[in-house]
Amino acid sequence: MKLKIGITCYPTVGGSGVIATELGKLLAERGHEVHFITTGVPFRLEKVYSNIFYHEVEVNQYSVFQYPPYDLSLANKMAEVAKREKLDILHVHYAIPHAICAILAKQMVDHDLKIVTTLHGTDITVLGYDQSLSEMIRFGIEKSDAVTAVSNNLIEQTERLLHTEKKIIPVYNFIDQRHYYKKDCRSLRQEYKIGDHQKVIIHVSNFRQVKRVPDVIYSFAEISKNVDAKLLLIGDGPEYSTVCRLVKELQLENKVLFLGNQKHVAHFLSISDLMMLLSEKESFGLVLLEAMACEVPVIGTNAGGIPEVIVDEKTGFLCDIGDIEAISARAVELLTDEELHKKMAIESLKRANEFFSKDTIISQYEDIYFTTLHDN
Ligand code: GMT
Repeated sequence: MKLKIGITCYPTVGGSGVIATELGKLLAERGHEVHFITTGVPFRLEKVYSNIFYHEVEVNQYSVFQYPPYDLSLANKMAEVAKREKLDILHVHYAIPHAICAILAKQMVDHDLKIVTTLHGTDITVLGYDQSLSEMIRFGIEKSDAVTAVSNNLIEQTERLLHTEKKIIPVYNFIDQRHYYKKDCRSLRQEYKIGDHQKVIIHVSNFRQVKRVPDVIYSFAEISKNVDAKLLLIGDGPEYSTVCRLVKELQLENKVLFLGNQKHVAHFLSISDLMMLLSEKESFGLVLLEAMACEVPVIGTNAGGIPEVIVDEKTGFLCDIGDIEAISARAVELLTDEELHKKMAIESLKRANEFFSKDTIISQYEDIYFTTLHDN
């Protein structure tokens, strides 16, 4: 049976937007009809698919409103599209505000529209602590027809923080191996003036405080005392200028490359020897998985869902948050022991394919849709 599925996410560069868009594309490849209901065309939606439709949510600023009513415009658009297209499912990414908008839209349509909500992290681990929002997040979860979360740790945190009773199903993030694999990008090394003998460390994030990018810089400063290496920083965000200042202060300017937001991250991963993600909160860490699929071992912190992605001492290393000494020691070990590096690169790829492949995860989402439609 083919379904009509509406998808709402933030259509920007974040991991939740990437997962929602890739999911829509893969569902369309399986013959379902997919309707993106978002404020902009999802940035990963490059190709034309005859069964993918995009419905723009326009948020108008009228003088009667003190603030632009995104949530109301979205709910209205969801209801309009669901009615006209006879959607079976609205799959929303983020409990707040998207699940709330979907619940409102559901009440505006005449047929039995089902709501599937995926929790990605920030809605729980940051907003869940905010008493002015927590009741609303709980409501969004309880009133969804099905709820998924991207790691077991996120489920535990949601239940602990919000005292939810709803069964939350773990569905890990996934990787499309057709795009994420180790490519031959040797010329990129030359373009960025990276010597043949130099090791490359990469960090990808939105430079928010939770990512602890300064820890990446402090660790790199230690690593580069022992290993001739370059650090690639991909992404942009609030901590960017603090990080630039730190790099200058530590006199690492000619070893650290600030690359800003990049579309073709797999190319940069393909020239990297190590990825570091040293966050204090991270429900999954999609970039770790992207690195593993490109045969890049990873060092991550013992935070959130990261230990569900990295197998310590097998696909990389897990270290305590802020433990610069351990992080840099592990990195040096990995970068100077060729055999260990090779073993971890192979294990990383194997794990990405075995546990996080697109086919397995898309089937899990499909099962959830069908079960939800048949429960009543
Ligand atoms: O990492 C971010 O700040 C972006 C955020 C998002 O909304 O895209 O990422 C969250 O969702 C990703 C996809 O499920 C996860 O891989 C990230 O770990 C998660 N971020 C946090 O939990 C901080």
